[in-house]
Amino acid sequence: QQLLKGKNILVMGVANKWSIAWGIAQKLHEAGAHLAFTYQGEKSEENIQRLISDTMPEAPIIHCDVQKDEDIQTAFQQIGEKFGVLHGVIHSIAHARKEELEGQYYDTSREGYLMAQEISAYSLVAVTKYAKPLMTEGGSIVTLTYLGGERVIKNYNVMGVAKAALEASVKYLAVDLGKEHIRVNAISAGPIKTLAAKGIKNFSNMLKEFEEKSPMGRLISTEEVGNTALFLCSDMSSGITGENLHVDCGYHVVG
Ligand code: 0WD
Repeated sequence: QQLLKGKNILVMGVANKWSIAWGIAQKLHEAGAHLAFTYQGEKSEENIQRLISDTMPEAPIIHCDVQKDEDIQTAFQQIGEKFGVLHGVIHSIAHARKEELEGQYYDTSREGYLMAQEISAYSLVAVTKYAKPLMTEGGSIVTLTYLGGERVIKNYNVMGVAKAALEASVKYLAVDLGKEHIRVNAISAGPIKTLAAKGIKNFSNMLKEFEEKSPMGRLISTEEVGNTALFLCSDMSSGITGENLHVDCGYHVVG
């Protein structure tokens, strides 16, 4: 059953084949969605080109640095020209300085704090603002978060605080857009080895601890996160908004 047949969805944040956004894109594509991608760096653009060449060579790939309002505005203008109506956005973007993902949280610099907030939390707000006029038939906005936004997780520091802001934004946006039939939800994924994760000090220890403690006794896969995003983009989740759905083999109830 093609749950997303006829739906146009924008996927933001594919950096390479390990990206959570790529795991999500594959599931959305299998479910019949038309996809478009945004990227930040040239390397990511090349990677996306290569990744989509077999299965969806026609998918638009658009540059968008979420630190720039003009980029976001132009990207959505292009999406509007290509798609007309937009039904979904996957926001899978975060960034903090590597040196601030270790040590004491109080050592966070003003600049590093603001940068993490801007890229990892404010970007969802800005993206939603420009996506809304295109989402005239209602739809679904999905962002990616992590348990470090709810409680203290060693070394996650400034990114944990950015995720807390992101999760609060999900709730405020859900209220703003509920009457327009646009739902806004977060997926709180367990740790997955990706480019972004490499920036966190002792990430491999985090994976080990997760595997040992999680009720299901294993790590999660990008496919599992992809399936959840598919559910949240489809009408199967029509009554769900403002939610933070944990896809973490149950770790959040014990860890
Ligand atoms: O364990 C993990 N990997 C988890 C990740 C567990 C739970 C949540 N997440 C979240 C991340 O915090 C992030 O929000 O999932 C999201 C996707 O992360 P990912 O798939 O783990 O990482 P990656 O493949 O590196 O994608 C993140 C990308 C960036 O990669 P780089 O390495 O360049 O930071 O976010 C994009 C970029 O492609 N990005 C930007 N995109 C547009 N404008 C910007 C920007 N200014 N900055 C970063």
